[in-house]
Amino acid sequence: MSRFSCLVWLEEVSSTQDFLKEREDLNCVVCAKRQTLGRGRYGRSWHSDEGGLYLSFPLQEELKDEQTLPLVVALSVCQMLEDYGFLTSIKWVNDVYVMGKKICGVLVEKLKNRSIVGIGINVNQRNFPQDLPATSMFLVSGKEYSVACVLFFLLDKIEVNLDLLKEEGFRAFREDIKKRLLFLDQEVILHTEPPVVGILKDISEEGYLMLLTAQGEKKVVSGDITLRGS
Ligand code: BT5
Repeated sequence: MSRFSCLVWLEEVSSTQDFLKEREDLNCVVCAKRQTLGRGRYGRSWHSDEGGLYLSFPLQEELKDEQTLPLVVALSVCQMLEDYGFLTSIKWVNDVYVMGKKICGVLVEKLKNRSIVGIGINVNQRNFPQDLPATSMFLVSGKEYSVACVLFFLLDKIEVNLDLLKEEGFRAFREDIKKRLLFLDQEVILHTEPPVVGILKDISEEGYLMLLTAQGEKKVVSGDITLRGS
């Protein structure tokens, strides 16, 4: 049976993540037309005006290389967008970029016995706050899309990829992700305290980032990277 056999579609919600967190027994995909308190990682906010796709779903099953879930979900978004004709990149560890701007973010939150996977995709939005380097499917192509179709095509990709992750682990995705990796072979800054500068060389078998720094190879487990000098 499909993992995604039940769908809750809301007009407005604070955050689809919270909606699921507060309903432990709800095993459904939750979507909203807009969110009033959409969020990203580290308490950052996710701009959630009408026109975008905002969804969350719970996952309770055992997966191999579970830490790579954000990357595998980001890859699923890329594959869905590519079927529509977009050229995509993955910015490690959870962002999808099109034409140099962010079009999607993935958030995986771990609760006691389940993970909640949240995805925000900019579909038909025509503008964003000035300081946000974001884009949407509409802004790139000049066309409007059915948000429901985007959702169903995306769930299809995720379904297939989760089966593969469960059976084979991250090695089944490593090359496909590396192919789309933003900043490969370029000098990046990892925004830790203190920041680390290095050349982005690879993605490891566990989905970690491999940086070549002045001190040698460094495996990065989490954090944000930007291009040096950008
Ligand atoms: C993410 O966090 O990119 C994860 C975003 C997950 C959003 C989904 S929507 C459904 C579900 N319910 C929620 O409440 N959340 C999930 P992070 O890597 O921390 O990036 C956040 C940063 O992305 C912000 O600080 C902004 O710079 C930028 N940003 C915010 N809104 C954006 C948007 N709509 N499009 C592109 N960039 C955005």
